[in-house]
Amino acid sequence: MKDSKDRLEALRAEIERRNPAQPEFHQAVREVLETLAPVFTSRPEYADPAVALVERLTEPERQILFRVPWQDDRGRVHVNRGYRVEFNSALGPYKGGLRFHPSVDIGVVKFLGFEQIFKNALTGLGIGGGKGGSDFDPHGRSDAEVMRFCQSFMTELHRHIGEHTDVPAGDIGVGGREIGYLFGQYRRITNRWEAGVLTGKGQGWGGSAIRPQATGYGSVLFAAEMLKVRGESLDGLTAVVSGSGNVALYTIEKLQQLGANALTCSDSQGYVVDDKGIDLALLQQIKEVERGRVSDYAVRRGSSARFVPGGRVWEVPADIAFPSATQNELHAQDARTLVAGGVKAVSEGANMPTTPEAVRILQEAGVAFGPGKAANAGGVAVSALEMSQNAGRVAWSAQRVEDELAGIMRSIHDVAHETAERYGAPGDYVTGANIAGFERVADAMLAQGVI
Ligand code: NDP
Ligand code: 2IT
Repeated sequence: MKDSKDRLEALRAEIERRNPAQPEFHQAVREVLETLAPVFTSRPEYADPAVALVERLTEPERQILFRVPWQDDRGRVHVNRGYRVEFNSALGPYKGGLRFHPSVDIGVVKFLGFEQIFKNALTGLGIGGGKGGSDFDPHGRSDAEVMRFCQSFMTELHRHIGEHTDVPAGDIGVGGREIGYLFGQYRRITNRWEAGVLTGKGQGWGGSAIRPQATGYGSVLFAAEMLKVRGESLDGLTAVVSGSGNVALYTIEKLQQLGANALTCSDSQGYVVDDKGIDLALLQQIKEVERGRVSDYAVRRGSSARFVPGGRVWEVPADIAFPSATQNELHAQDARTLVAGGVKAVSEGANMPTTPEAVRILQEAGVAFGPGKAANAGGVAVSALEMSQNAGRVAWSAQRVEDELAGIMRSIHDVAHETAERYGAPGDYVTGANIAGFERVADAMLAQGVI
Protein backbone atom coordinates (compact mmCIF):
# COMPACT_ATOMS: atom_id res chain seq x y z
CA MET A 1 0.00 0.00 0.00
CA LYS A 2 2.87 2.38 0.83
CA ASP A 3 4.44 1.69 -2.60
CA SER A 4 1.10 2.43 -4.29
CA LYS A 5 0.75 5.70 -2.39
CA ASP A 6 4.29 6.75 -3.33
CA ARG A 7 3.69 5.93 -7.01
CA LEU A 8 0.41 7.89 -7.00
CA GLU A 9 2.07 10.86 -5.31
CA ALA A 10 4.84 10.89 -7.94
CA LEU A 11 2.23 10.70 -10.71
CA ARG A 12 0.27 13.58 -9.21
CA ALA A 13 3.37 15.78 -8.99
CA GLU A 14 4.32 15.02 -12.60
CA ILE A 15 0.79 15.71 -13.89
CA GLU A 16 0.75 19.08 -12.10
CA ARG A 17 4.18 19.95 -13.52
CA ARG A 18 3.09 19.12 -17.08
CA ASN A 19 -0.21 21.01 -16.85
CA PRO A 20 0.63 24.32 -15.18
CA ALA A 21 -2.03 26.86 -14.21
CA GLN A 22 -4.93 24.41 -14.39
CA PRO A 23 -6.05 24.31 -10.72
CA GLU A 24 -9.45 22.70 -11.37
CA PHE A 25 -7.85 19.92 -13.43
CA HIS A 26 -5.26 19.32 -10.68
CA GLN A 27 -8.05 19.15 -8.11
CA ALA A 28 -10.08 16.61 -10.11
CA VAL A 29 -7.02 14.41 -10.77
CA ARG A 30 -5.85 14.57 -7.16
CA GLU A 31 -9.28 13.60 -5.86
CA VAL A 32 -9.34 10.48 -8.06
CA LEU A 33 -5.70 9.45 -7.48
CA GLU A 34 -6.09 9.79 -3.69
CA THR A 35 -8.66 7.01 -3.68
CA LEU A 36 -6.93 4.54 -6.02
CA ALA A 37 -4.16 3.19 -3.69
CA PRO A 38 -6.10 0.04 -2.68
CA VAL A 39 -6.82 -0.95 -6.29
CA PHE A 40 -3.18 -0.32 -7.28
CA THR A 41 -2.12 -2.70 -4.54
CA SER A 42 -4.56 -5.47 -5.49
CA ARG A 43 -4.11 -5.03 -9.27
CA PRO A 44 -0.40 -4.18 -9.82
CA GLU A 45 -0.82 -4.02 -13.62
CA TYR A 46 -2.69 -0.72 -13.17
CA ALA A 47 0.34 0.80 -11.43
CA ASP A 48 3.15 -0.70 -13.52
CA PRO A 49 5.23 2.31 -14.74
CA ALA A 50 6.15 0.34 -17.87
CA VAL A 51 2.47 0.34 -18.93
CA ALA A 52 1.94 4.06 -18.10
CA LEU A 53 -1.79 3.58 -17.69
CA VAL A 54 -2.41 6.60 -15.44
CA GLU A 55 -0.13 8.76 -17.58
CA ARG A 56 -2.31 7.89 -20.60
CA LEU A 57 -5.57 8.30 -18.68
CA THR A 58 -4.68 11.83 -17.55
CA GLU A 59 -3.59 13.01 -21.03
CA PRO A 60 -6.56 13.80 -23.32
CA GLU A 61 -6.62 11.88 -26.60
CA ARG A 62 -7.22 15.17 -28.41
CA GLN A 63 -7.64 18.86 -27.46
CA ILE A 64 -9.28 21.24 -29.90
CA LEU A 65 -9.03 25.01 -29.44
CA PHE A 66 -10.54 27.47 -31.92
CA ARG A 67 -11.57 31.06 -32.59
CA VAL A 68 -15.28 31.94 -32.46
CA PRO A 69 -15.97 35.34 -34.05
CA TRP A 70 -19.56 36.64 -34.01
CA GLN A 71 -21.48 39.86 -34.49
CA ASP A 72 -23.74 41.42 -31.85
CA ASP A 73 -27.06 43.13 -32.64
CA ARG A 74 -25.31 46.49 -33.19
CA GLY A 75 -22.93 44.99 -35.72
CA ARG A 76 -19.90 44.87 -33.41
CA VAL A 77 -17.62 41.86 -33.77
CA HIS A 78 -16.63 39.84 -30.71
CA VAL A 79 -14.03 37.07 -30.48
CA ASN A 80 -14.47 34.17 -28.07
CA ARG A 81 -12.52 30.97 -27.63
CA GLY A 82 -14.02 27.54 -28.33
CA TYR A 83 -12.85 24.28 -26.77
CA ARG A 84 -13.48 20.57 -27.16
CA VAL A 85 -11.41 18.12 -25.15
CA GLU A 86 -11.84 14.55 -26.41
CA PHE A 87 -10.49 12.86 -23.33
CA ASN A 88 -11.02 9.13 -23.56
CA SER A 89 -12.82 6.84 -26.03
CA ALA A 90 -11.96 3.41 -24.59
CA LEU A 91 -15.63 2.71 -23.76
CA GLY A 92 -17.42 4.53 -26.58
CA PRO A 93 -17.64 7.82 -28.50
CA TYR A 94 -16.56 10.91 -26.56
CA LYS A 95 -19.62 12.16 -24.67
CA GLY A 96 -20.14 15.24 -22.54
CA GLY A 97 -21.60 18.70 -22.43
CA LEU A 98 -20.68 22.15 -23.70
CA ARG A 99 -20.36 24.99 -21.16
CA PHE A 100 -20.78 28.65 -22.12
CA HIS A 101 -19.52 30.76 -19.21
CA PRO A 102 -16.87 33.50 -18.90
CA SER A 103 -14.84 31.31 -16.50
CA VAL A 104 -14.30 28.57 -19.10
CA ASP A 105 -10.64 27.91 -19.95
CA ILE A 106 -8.67 24.82 -20.93
CA GLY A 107 -8.15 23.76 -17.28
CA VAL A 108 -11.90 23.92 -16.55
CA VAL A 109 -12.75 21.93 -19.68
CA LYS A 110 -10.09 19.32 -18.80
CA PHE A 111 -11.40 18.94 -15.24
CA LEU A 112 -14.91 18.42 -16.56
CA GLY A 113 -13.74 16.01 -19.27
CA PHE A 114 -11.69 14.00 -16.78
CA GLU A 115 -14.67 13.64 -14.40
CA GLN A 116 -16.85 12.70 -17.35
CA ILE A 117 -14.71 9.63 -18.19
CA PHE A 118 -15.50 7.94 -14.87
CA LYS A 119 -19.09 9.20 -14.67
CA ASN A 120 -19.85 7.82 -18.10
CA ALA A 121 -18.17 4.50 -17.23
CA LEU A 122 -20.42 4.22 -14.15
CA THR A 123 -23.55 4.46 -16.31
CA GLY A 124 -22.56 1.21 -18.04
CA LEU A 125 -23.90 2.58 -21.34
CA GLY A 126 -20.83 2.52 -23.61
CA ILE A 127 -19.83 6.18 -23.72
CA GLY A 128 -16.35 7.71 -23.54
CA GLY A 129 -15.54 11.06 -21.92
CA GLY A 130 -15.28 14.56 -23.38
CA LYS A 131 -16.26 18.16 -22.66
CA GLY A 132 -16.20 21.49 -24.39
CA GLY A 133 -17.46 25.02 -24.37
CA SER A 134 -16.53 28.65 -24.64
CA ASP A 135 -15.83 31.74 -22.53
CA PHE A 136 -18.92 33.31 -24.18
CA ASP A 137 -21.40 34.77 -21.64
CA PRO A 138 -25.03 34.32 -22.76
CA HIS A 139 -26.40 36.52 -19.93
CA GLY A 140 -28.09 39.58 -21.38
CA ARG A 141 -27.67 38.47 -25.01
CA SER A 142 -30.63 38.42 -27.38
CA ASP A 143 -31.83 35.17 -29.02
CA ALA A 144 -30.36 36.42 -32.31
CA GLU A 145 -26.95 37.01 -30.73
CA VAL A 146 -26.97 33.57 -29.11
CA MET A 147 -27.94 32.05 -32.47
CA ARG A 148 -25.10 33.78 -34.31
CA PHE A 149 -22.64 32.71 -31.64
CA CYS A 150 -23.84 29.06 -31.78
CA GLN A 151 -23.64 29.06 -35.59
CA SER A 152 -20.08 30.35 -35.52
CA PHE A 153 -19.11 27.84 -32.80
CA MET A 154 -20.56 24.92 -34.79
CA THR A 155 -18.98 26.12 -38.05
CA GLU A 156 -15.67 25.01 -36.55
CA LEU A 157 -16.83 22.22 -34.20
CA HIS A 158 -18.74 20.27 -36.86
CA ARG A 159 -15.57 18.78 -38.40
CA HIS A 160 -14.64 17.12 -35.09
CA ILE A 161 -17.94 15.54 -33.98
CA GLY A 162 -20.35 12.86 -35.18
CA GLU A 163 -22.74 10.23 -33.84
CA HIS A 164 -19.95 7.62 -33.71
CA THR A 165 -17.14 10.03 -32.83
CA ASP A 166 -18.06 12.72 -30.33
CA VAL A 167 -21.54 13.67 -29.08
CA PRO A 168 -21.86 17.01 -27.22
CA ALA A 169 -24.84 18.12 -25.09
CA GLY A 170 -25.65 20.96 -22.67
CA ASP A 171 -24.04 22.19 -19.47
CA ILE A 172 -23.91 25.65 -17.82
CA GLY A 173 -25.24 28.23 -20.28
CA VAL A 174 -26.22 25.62 -22.87
CA GLY A 175 -29.83 24.38 -22.80
CA GLY A 176 -32.52 23.52 -25.31
CA ARG A 177 -32.29 26.86 -27.15
CA GLU A 178 -28.55 26.55 -27.77
CA ILE A 179 -28.74 22.85 -28.74
CA GLY A 180 -31.38 23.83 -31.32
CA TYR A 181 -29.16 26.46 -32.95
CA LEU A 182 -26.12 24.16 -32.82
CA PHE A 183 -28.03 21.26 -34.39
CA GLY A 184 -29.47 23.46 -37.13
CA GLN A 185 -26.03 24.67 -38.15
CA TYR A 186 -24.56 21.13 -38.07
CA ARG A 187 -27.36 19.89 -40.31
CA ARG A 188 -26.91 22.77 -42.72
CA ILE A 189 -23.14 22.41 -43.05
CA THR A 190 -23.09 18.61 -43.35
CA ASN A 191 -26.37 18.15 -45.23
CA ARG A 192 -27.10 15.14 -42.98
CA TRP A 193 -29.96 14.34 -40.64
CA GLU A 194 -27.67 12.88 -38.01
CA ALA A 195 -29.86 13.02 -34.92
CA GLY A 196 -27.32 11.27 -32.67
CA VAL A 197 -24.65 13.96 -33.06
CA LEU A 198 -26.04 16.04 -30.18
CA THR A 199 -28.25 15.19 -27.21
CA GLY A 200 -30.70 17.38 -25.33
CA LYS A 201 -32.61 18.09 -28.55
CA GLY A 202 -36.26 19.17 -28.56
CA GLN A 203 -38.66 16.27 -28.18
CA GLY A 204 -40.30 17.03 -31.52
CA TRP A 205 -37.05 16.54 -33.48
CA GLY A 206 -35.16 13.65 -31.94
CA GLY A 207 -34.85 14.60 -28.27
CA SER A 208 -35.60 12.14 -25.51
CA ALA A 209 -38.44 12.53 -23.05
CA ILE A 210 -37.10 13.33 -19.55
CA ARG A 211 -33.66 14.52 -20.76
CA PRO A 212 -34.23 18.06 -19.37
CA GLN A 213 -35.30 16.58 -16.04
CA ALA A 214 -32.75 13.74 -15.89
CA THR A 215 -29.81 15.28 -13.98
CA GLY A 216 -31.92 16.80 -11.21
CA TYR A 217 -34.22 13.79 -10.94
CA GLY A 218 -31.20 11.47 -10.85
CA SER A 219 -29.46 13.45 -8.13
CA VAL A 220 -32.55 13.19 -5.90
CA LEU A 221 -32.95 9.47 -6.67
CA PHE A 222 -29.28 8.98 -5.69
CA ALA A 223 -29.93 10.74 -2.36
CA ALA A 224 -32.97 8.51 -1.83
CA GLU A 225 -30.81 5.41 -2.36
CA MET A 226 -28.21 6.65 0.14
CA LEU A 227 -30.94 7.32 2.70
CA LYS A 228 -32.52 3.91 2.07
CA VAL A 229 -29.27 2.19 3.12
CA ARG A 230 -29.66 4.02 6.45
CA GLY A 231 -33.31 3.02 6.80
CA GLU A 232 -34.60 6.49 5.97
CA SER A 233 -36.55 8.19 3.17
CA LEU A 234 -36.97 11.67 1.67
CA ASP A 235 -40.56 11.99 2.81
CA GLY A 236 -41.02 14.99 5.12
CA LEU A 237 -37.39 16.18 4.91
CA THR A 238 -36.30 19.75 4.26
CA ALA A 239 -33.71 20.45 1.54
CA VAL A 240 -31.34 23.23 0.54
CA VAL A 241 -30.65 23.47 -3.20
CA SER A 242 -28.14 25.84 -4.82
CA GLY A 243 -28.40 27.11 -8.39
CA SER A 244 -31.54 27.90 -10.35
CA GLY A 245 -30.70 26.38 -13.73
CA ASN A 246 -31.52 23.09 -15.38
CA VAL A 247 -30.19 20.85 -12.61
CA ALA A 248 -31.56 22.88 -9.69
CA LEU A 249 -35.09 23.24 -11.12
CA TYR A 250 -35.61 19.52 -11.65
CA THR A 251 -33.95 18.67 -8.34
CA ILE A 252 -36.63 20.80 -6.68
CA GLU A 253 -39.36 19.15 -8.77
CA LYS A 254 -38.35 15.58 -7.85
CA LEU A 255 -37.90 16.51 -4.17
CA GLN A 256 -41.46 17.82 -4.15
CA GLN A 257 -42.77 14.70 -5.90
CA LEU A 258 -41.13 12.53 -3.23
CA GLY A 259 -42.56 14.52 -0.30
CA ALA A 260 -39.55 16.67 0.60
CA ASN A 261 -39.59 20.47 0.84
CA ALA A 262 -36.95 22.50 -1.05
CA LEU A 263 -36.42 25.79 0.81
CA THR A 264 -33.82 27.55 -1.36
CA CYS A 265 -32.41 28.33 -4.79
CA SER A 266 -29.63 30.67 -5.87
CA ASP A 267 -27.68 32.31 -8.69
CA SER A 268 -24.36 34.11 -8.90
CA GLN A 269 -25.86 37.19 -7.19
CA GLY A 270 -27.26 35.56 -4.05
CA TYR A 271 -29.91 33.18 -2.77
CA VAL A 272 -33.60 32.97 -1.98
CA VAL A 273 -35.03 31.24 1.08
CA ASP A 274 -38.75 30.52 1.03
CA ASP A 275 -40.23 29.39 4.36
CA LYS A 276 -43.20 27.80 2.57
CA GLY A 277 -40.97 25.93 0.13
CA ILE A 278 -40.07 27.02 -3.41
CA ASP A 279 -43.03 27.68 -5.73
CA LEU A 280 -41.66 25.80 -8.72
CA ALA A 281 -44.11 27.16 -11.30
CA LEU A 282 -43.12 30.74 -10.40
CA LEU A 283 -39.40 29.93 -10.43
CA GLN A 284 -39.69 28.21 -13.83
CA GLN A 285 -41.61 31.15 -15.25
CA ILE A 286 -38.86 33.55 -14.11
CA LYS A 287 -35.88 31.38 -15.08
CA GLU A 288 -36.99 29.40 -18.13
CA VAL A 289 -39.47 31.80 -19.77
CA GLU A 290 -38.27 35.27 -18.75
CA ARG A 291 -34.56 34.37 -18.22
CA GLY A 292 -34.61 36.51 -15.05
CA ARG A 293 -32.84 36.35 -11.67
CA VAL A 294 -33.78 34.63 -8.40
CA SER A 295 -34.09 38.09 -6.79
CA ASP A 296 -37.20 38.57 -9.00
CA TYR A 297 -38.68 35.44 -7.39
CA ALA A 298 -38.42 36.97 -3.90
CA VAL A 299 -40.15 40.14 -5.09
CA ARG A 300 -43.05 38.27 -6.71
CA ARG A 301 -43.52 35.46 -4.18
CA GLY A 302 -44.59 37.65 -1.25
CA SER A 303 -43.82 37.48 2.45
CA SER A 304 -42.66 33.85 2.75
CA ALA A 305 -39.54 34.46 0.63
CA ARG A 306 -36.54 36.75 0.94
CA PHE A 307 -33.46 37.35 -1.20
CA VAL A 308 -30.04 37.34 0.50
CA PRO A 309 -27.58 39.14 -1.79
CA GLY A 310 -24.14 37.56 -1.98
CA GLY A 311 -25.02 34.80 0.51
CA ARG A 312 -24.81 31.02 0.16
CA VAL A 313 -27.71 28.64 0.74
CA TRP A 314 -25.72 26.44 3.15
CA GLU A 315 -26.47 28.82 6.02
CA VAL A 316 -30.13 27.69 5.90
CA PRO A 317 -30.53 24.62 8.18
CA ALA A 318 -31.99 21.55 6.42
CA ASP A 319 -31.95 17.73 6.44
CA ILE A 320 -30.39 17.27 3.00
CA ALA A 321 -28.32 19.42 0.61
CA PHE A 322 -28.01 19.55 -3.19
CA PRO A 323 -25.16 21.70 -4.55
CA SER A 324 -26.37 22.20 -8.13
CA ALA A 325 -24.70 25.37 -9.47
CA THR A 326 -20.96 25.13 -10.12
CA GLN A 327 -17.53 23.90 -8.96
CA ASN A 328 -16.15 24.78 -5.50
CA GLU A 329 -19.35 26.39 -4.24
CA LEU A 330 -19.48 24.48 -0.92
CA HIS A 331 -16.44 25.24 1.25
CA ALA A 332 -15.12 23.85 4.55
CA GLN A 333 -16.97 26.46 6.59
CA ASP A 334 -20.21 25.69 4.73
CA ALA A 335 -19.71 21.98 5.48
CA ARG A 336 -19.28 22.75 9.19
CA THR A 337 -22.47 24.84 9.11
CA LEU A 338 -24.39 22.02 7.39
CA VAL A 339 -23.11 19.48 9.94
CA ALA A 340 -24.04 21.78 12.84
CA GLY A 341 -27.53 22.06 11.32
CA GLY A 342 -27.90 18.25 11.33
CA VAL A 343 -27.61 17.52 7.61
CA LYS A 344 -28.00 13.79 6.80
CA ALA A 345 -27.01 13.62 3.13
CA VAL A 346 -25.38 15.72 0.41
CA SER A 347 -25.87 14.83 -3.26
CA GLU A 348 -23.76 16.68 -5.84
CA GLY A 349 -25.92 17.78 -8.79
CA ALA A 350 -23.08 19.99 -10.04
CA ASN A 351 -19.59 18.82 -11.02
CA MET A 352 -17.07 19.11 -8.15
CA PRO A 353 -19.12 21.67 -6.17
CA THR A 354 -17.73 20.55 -2.80
CA THR A 355 -14.09 21.42 -1.99
CA PRO A 356 -11.87 18.50 -0.87
CA GLU A 357 -11.72 19.79 2.70
CA ALA A 358 -15.50 20.15 2.82
CA VAL A 359 -15.91 16.55 1.57
CA ARG A 360 -13.63 15.37 4.37
CA ILE A 361 -15.60 17.29 7.01
CA LEU A 362 -18.93 15.87 5.80
CA GLN A 363 -17.63 12.30 5.60
CA GLU A 364 -15.96 12.46 9.03
CA ALA A 365 -19.24 13.69 10.50
CA GLY A 366 -20.99 10.61 9.08
CA VAL A 367 -23.00 12.50 6.45
CA ALA A 368 -23.90 10.37 3.38
CA PHE A 369 -22.00 12.09 0.56
CA GLY A 370 -22.82 11.39 -3.11
CA PRO A 371 -20.01 12.63 -5.41
CA GLY A 372 -21.02 14.27 -8.70
CA LYS A 373 -19.63 11.58 -10.94
CA ALA A 374 -22.16 9.20 -9.41
CA ALA A 375 -24.99 11.46 -8.21
CA ASN A 376 -25.34 13.63 -11.34
CA ALA A 377 -24.81 10.85 -13.89
CA GLY A 378 -28.55 10.73 -14.66
CA GLY A 379 -28.21 13.51 -17.25
CA VAL A 380 -25.57 11.83 -19.35
CA ALA A 381 -27.27 8.47 -18.86
CA VAL A 382 -30.47 9.75 -20.46
CA SER A 383 -28.31 11.37 -23.16
CA ALA A 384 -27.05 7.86 -23.93
CA LEU A 385 -30.67 6.67 -24.03
CA GLU A 386 -31.38 9.51 -26.46
CA MET A 387 -28.55 8.20 -28.69
CA SER A 388 -30.09 4.70 -28.55
CA GLN A 389 -33.51 6.05 -29.54
CA ASN A 390 -31.95 8.06 -32.38
CA ALA A 391 -30.06 5.00 -33.65
CA GLY A 392 -33.28 2.97 -33.64
CA ARG A 393 -35.43 5.84 -35.01
CA VAL A 394 -37.84 5.41 -32.11
CA ALA A 395 -39.14 7.57 -29.27
CA TRP A 396 -39.74 6.02 -25.88
CA SER A 397 -42.49 7.18 -23.52
CA ALA A 398 -41.64 9.44 -20.59
CA GLN A 399 -42.57 6.61 -18.25
CA ARG A 400 -40.17 4.21 -19.91
CA VAL A 401 -37.27 6.68 -19.78
CA GLU A 402 -37.98 7.54 -16.16
CA ASP A 403 -38.06 3.86 -15.21
CA GLU A 404 -34.74 3.33 -17.00
CA LEU A 405 -33.26 6.37 -15.23
CA ALA A 406 -34.35 5.07 -11.82
CA GLY A 407 -32.78 1.68 -12.56
CA ILE A 408 -29.50 3.26 -13.70
CA MET A 409 -29.25 5.50 -10.61
CA ARG A 410 -29.93 2.50 -8.36
CA SER A 411 -27.25 0.49 -10.09
CA ILE A 412 -24.68 3.35 -9.89
CA HIS A 413 -25.45 3.69 -6.20
CA ASP A 414 -25.13 -0.03 -5.60
CA VAL A 415 -21.87 -0.45 -7.51
CA ALA A 416 -20.31 2.55 -5.71
CA HIS A 417 -21.53 1.25 -2.34
CA GLU A 418 -20.41 -2.31 -2.96
CA THR A 419 -17.00 -1.29 -4.36
CA ALA A 420 -16.31 0.95 -1.36
CA GLU A 421 -17.07 -1.95 0.96
CA ARG A 422 -14.89 -4.36 -1.05
CA TYR A 423 -11.92 -1.99 -0.80
CA GLY A 424 -12.27 -1.39 2.95
CA ALA A 425 -14.01 1.98 2.87
CA PRO A 426 -17.64 1.21 3.77
CA GLY A 427 -20.06 4.09 3.14
CA ASP A 428 -17.42 6.09 1.22
CA TYR A 429 -19.12 6.75 -2.13
CA VAL A 430 -16.17 8.87 -3.34
CA THR A 431 -13.79 5.91 -3.14
CA GLY A 432 -16.43 3.49 -4.44
CA ALA A 433 -17.37 5.59 -7.49
CA ASN A 434 -13.76 6.41 -8.37
CA ILE A 435 -12.55 2.82 -8.18
CA ALA A 436 -15.58 1.33 -9.96
CA GLY A 437 -15.35 3.87 -12.81
CA PHE A 438 -11.55 3.54 -13.02
CA GLU A 439 -11.64 -0.27 -13.22
CA ARG A 440 -14.01 -0.23 -16.20
CA VAL A 441 -11.95 2.30 -18.17
CA ALA A 442 -8.59 0.82 -17.16
CA ASP A 443 -9.57 -2.72 -18.16
CA ALA A 444 -10.76 -1.51 -21.58
CA MET A 445 -7.55 0.46 -22.11
CA LEU A 446 -5.35 -2.49 -21.16
CA ALA A 447 -7.30 -4.80 -23.48
CA GLN A 448 -7.03 -2.35 -26.40
CA GLY A 449 -3.24 -1.99 -26.25
CA VAL A 450 -0.97 1.02 -26.33
CA ILE A 451 -2.98 3.80 -28.01
P1 NDP B 1 -27.49 26.25 -15.95
O1 NDP B 1 -26.74 27.17 -16.82
O2 NDP B 1 -28.85 25.81 -16.34
O3 NDP B 1 -27.58 26.85 -14.48
C1 NDP B 1 -26.42 27.20 -13.79
C2 NDP B 1 -26.81 27.78 -12.44
O4 NDP B 1 -25.64 27.89 -11.63
C3 NDP B 1 -27.36 29.20 -12.56
O5 NDP B 1 -28.25 29.40 -11.50
C4 NDP B 1 -26.12 30.06 -12.41
O6 NDP B 1 -26.36 31.36 -11.96
C5 NDP B 1 -25.35 29.27 -11.38
N1 NDP B 1 -23.92 29.51 -11.55
C6 NDP B 1 -23.18 29.21 -12.64
N2 NDP B 1 -21.91 29.60 -12.47
C7 NDP B 1 -21.87 30.15 -11.25
C8 NDP B 1 -20.83 30.73 -10.50
N3 NDP B 1 -19.57 30.82 -10.98
N4 NDP B 1 -21.13 31.18 -9.25
C9 NDP B 1 -22.40 31.08 -8.76
N5 NDP B 1 -23.43 30.54 -9.45
C10 NDP B 1 -23.16 30.08 -10.66
O7 NDP B 1 -26.51 24.99 -15.75
P2 NDP B 1 -26.89 23.50 -15.27
O8 NDP B 1 -27.99 23.53 -14.27
O9 NDP B 1 -27.01 22.65 -16.48
O10 NDP B 1 -25.52 23.07 -14.56
C11 NDP B 1 -25.30 23.22 -13.15
C12 NDP B 1 -24.19 22.29 -12.70
O11 NDP B 1 -24.58 20.93 -12.95
C13 NDP B 1 -22.84 22.45 -13.42
O12 NDP B 1 -21.81 22.13 -12.50
C14 NDP B 1 -22.90 21.37 -14.50
O13 NDP B 1 -21.59 20.98 -14.89
C15 NDP B 1 -23.59 20.27 -13.72
N6 NDP B 1 -24.23 19.23 -14.54
C16 NDP B 1 -25.15 19.54 -15.50
C17 NDP B 1 -25.77 18.54 -16.22
C18 NDP B 1 -26.83 18.82 -17.23
O14 NDP B 1 -27.38 17.86 -17.76
N7 NDP B 1 -27.16 20.06 -17.51
C19 NDP B 1 -25.41 17.14 -16.02
C20 NDP B 1 -24.50 16.90 -14.93
C21 NDP B 1 -23.93 17.93 -14.24
P3 NDP B 1 -26.10 32.62 -12.94
O15 NDP B 1 -27.20 32.56 -13.96
O16 NDP B 1 -26.15 33.81 -12.06
O17 NDP B 1 -24.73 32.41 -13.56
O1 2IT C 1 -21.76 17.04 -16.77
C1 2IT C 1 -22.54 16.33 -17.45
O2 2IT C 1 -22.66 15.13 -17.26
C2 2IT C 1 -23.36 16.99 -18.48
N1 2IT C 1 -23.30 18.20 -18.61
C3 2IT C 1 -24.25 16.19 -19.36
C4 2IT C 1 -23.47 15.59 -20.49
C5 2IT C 1 -24.29 14.89 -21.56
O3 2IT C 1 -23.64 14.48 -22.55
O4 2IT C 1 -25.50 14.74 -21.44
